[in-house]
Amino acid sequence: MEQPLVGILMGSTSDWEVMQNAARQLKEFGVPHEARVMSAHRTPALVVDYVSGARDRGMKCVIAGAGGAAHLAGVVAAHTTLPVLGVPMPSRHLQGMDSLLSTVQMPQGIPVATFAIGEAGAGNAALFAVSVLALSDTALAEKLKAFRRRQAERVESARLPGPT
Ligand code: RP5
Repeated sequence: MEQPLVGILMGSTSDWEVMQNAARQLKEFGVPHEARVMSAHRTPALVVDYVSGARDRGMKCVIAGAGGAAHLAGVVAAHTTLPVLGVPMPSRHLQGMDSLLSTVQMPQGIPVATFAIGEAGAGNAALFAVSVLALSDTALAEKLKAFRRRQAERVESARLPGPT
């Protein structure tokens, strides 16, 4: 098993449906990663234990997704100087606005780069992690360029059906 460069953390197994988009995207780029469930509220000691050793284990950044009173990304950021990418989960009662605000509104000094609520956020957090890694990996930078090119080509070649 290759040493994971990115840790994908989530507060509950119920977050996996969304967070797997991050894992899928990293896999597509061949970035070694690992996905783990741990909660800022339910397993705080596990979070501290995992994150405080992350840099020494060779990790380059951590993606953290949580919902509701979503403290996971903030707590992760409190225990590491690695870049922390927060993904707000959609939630039942407030449609993810609670997750978004509790992830994005960090006090100055402990940053969390916060992404969109849900699947797009998880996918973009992974793409952002790829850009961070690509700063010192030219092969990965080329893959990222090719990904953007393919994406643009799909839009350019799109044809709309006639009006109904
Ligand atoms: C948060 O509470 C998790 O990140 C999840 O989004 C939310 C609900 O968790 P479950 O009750 O489904 O385990 O900690």
